[in-house]
Amino acid sequence: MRKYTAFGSALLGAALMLNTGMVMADGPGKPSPKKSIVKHAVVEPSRMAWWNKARFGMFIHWGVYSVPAGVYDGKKFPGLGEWLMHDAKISVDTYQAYAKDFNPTKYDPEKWVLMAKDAGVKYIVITTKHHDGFAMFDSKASDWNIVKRTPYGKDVIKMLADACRKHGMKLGFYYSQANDWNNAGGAAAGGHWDKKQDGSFDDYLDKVAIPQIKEILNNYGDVAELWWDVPTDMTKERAAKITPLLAAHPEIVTNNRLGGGVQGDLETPEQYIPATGIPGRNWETCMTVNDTWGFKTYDEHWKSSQTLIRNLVDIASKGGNYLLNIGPKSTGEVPEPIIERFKDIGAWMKVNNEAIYATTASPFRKLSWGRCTTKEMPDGNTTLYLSVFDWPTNGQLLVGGLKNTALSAKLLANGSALKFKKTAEGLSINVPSAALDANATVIKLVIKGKPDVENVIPSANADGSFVLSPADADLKGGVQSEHNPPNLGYWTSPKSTASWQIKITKPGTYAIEAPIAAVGEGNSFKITIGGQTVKASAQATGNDGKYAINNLGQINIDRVGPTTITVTPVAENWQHINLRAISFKYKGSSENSGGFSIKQQ
Ligand code: FHN
Repeated sequence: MRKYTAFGSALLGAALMLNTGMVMADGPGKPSPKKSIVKHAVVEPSRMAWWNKARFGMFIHWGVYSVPAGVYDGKKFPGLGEWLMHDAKISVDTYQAYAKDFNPTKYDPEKWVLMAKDAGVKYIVITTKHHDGFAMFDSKASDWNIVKRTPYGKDVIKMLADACRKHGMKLGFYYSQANDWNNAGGAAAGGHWDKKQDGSFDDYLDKVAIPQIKEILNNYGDVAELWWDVPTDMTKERAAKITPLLAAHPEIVTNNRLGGGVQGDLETPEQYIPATGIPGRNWETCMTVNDTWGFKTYDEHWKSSQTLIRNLVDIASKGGNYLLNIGPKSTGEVPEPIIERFKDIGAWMKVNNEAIYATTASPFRKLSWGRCTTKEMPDGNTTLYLSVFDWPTNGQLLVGGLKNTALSAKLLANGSALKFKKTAEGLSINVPSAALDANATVIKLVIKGKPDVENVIPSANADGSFVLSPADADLKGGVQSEHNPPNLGYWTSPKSTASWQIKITKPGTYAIEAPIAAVGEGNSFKITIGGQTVKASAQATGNDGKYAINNLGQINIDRVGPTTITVTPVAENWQHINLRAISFKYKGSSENSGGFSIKQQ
């Protein structure tokens, strides 16, 4: 229902980049009359205290799969490095032979820990056993483990635990509790492909998984976080065999992937940043630096340091943690592009970590120029950390909708005081002509009392044009805001609607365009603006992931100010569409006057 392709218009592309949660800055936003505070009230067990201050963790996916590193039988497999055995349907014997070449003589766990620490990371989570079932520790429950099967012969988890302890780094364990492609009886998505995998799942749980969970819980010192993954066939009864083991370790933070209805402490959005966080739940976005978790020799699709830094800020501004993955090589080395990026993150964090650690979510729904994190002060006042991604060109940073009295404002990097004044639209801060840091320049703003913020809905750009993006939509009836790429998907019900509030800034004529993927013909919908309606049909593209730019006509808008724009399917023949965005491009002054009018093309 969703899926992917780059879409055509550069204008729309750029505008979407600015408007979506995934890749940075919020859409253009100026005050308009709607009270909007993102709520993140969570009833916290005490084990969450450190976790909620940490904000930044490092994930490590490391195992035998780093030997083939995405290549089997001379063929590069397009999927995830750690899924090679599954994707290439490699037999158990053939896969297990890779262990003989797993000899990480360059493994230096202190180096890993210090790389993380220098980047500002507060905790590490490592794969103790991924879906290939290979235990990276000395396990008595299965000899498919690093000590028994590799020339290296050492317990790398113990070595990492020692290094973490030495450098004051918290350590958590990823454990694939159900999927196991080498220990007989373990689950496999889509079923087994080698007879050696067959067996009783319950026997596997009782004889391999549960004993191994006991080993990782008891043999390596304090465990900060237990990261279950992929709960295939994990019924309530099966999960109930595991939860008592945790009762003896109430200090361990657990995620939501054990299965059997166990919620755990954390939601785990994977490879995306939820547009408005996950109110009422702690959450941790896990994300790769390139496109794979486990090392692949040929994945060079690295995210930029700027994207990673801004993701960290974005996540903190929504009240979550960032668990950023590294996939080390079979030699034990971390790929150079990862080392470079962690250094860049560290350089930014050294100056600005105050805007990340122990902060809570932004009180603003949207800020056109960046993100905000907050800290309540003991004196009842509040510090707002304004991380500016798009530096203002007019020397004024408008904190739209902020009603509090400001007490002080300064650049976090050098402590320079900044002047500010209250305006009808919010607080306006005088800023230097250029940003101090192209990744994000932080302004530390202290306000009196708790944040009192009015509105913050997207507004048209200075030239009048605007883009309605998925992340800004108010949705009803099942349609969902999706990521990778951003789109409104699962729009199967004709009763589902999407609405946007937008502040029109310029009267005139607007051309409407929308990139839409529609499998079949006959998907018609109405766009309602200011009481008037334009009817349009989505061009069939034959594929959920194939988008075509639809020209939906022109409208004349002669009334500036806030308005609501709603898209409603026409029930007849409605199948479903995926909608990337709707762009309203300002064409010039209107021929009409006095209100909205729409011209169909
Ligand atoms: O299948 C795994 C995948 O290999 C990787 O470990 C990620 C990390 O969140 N989790 C699973 C998919 O959800």
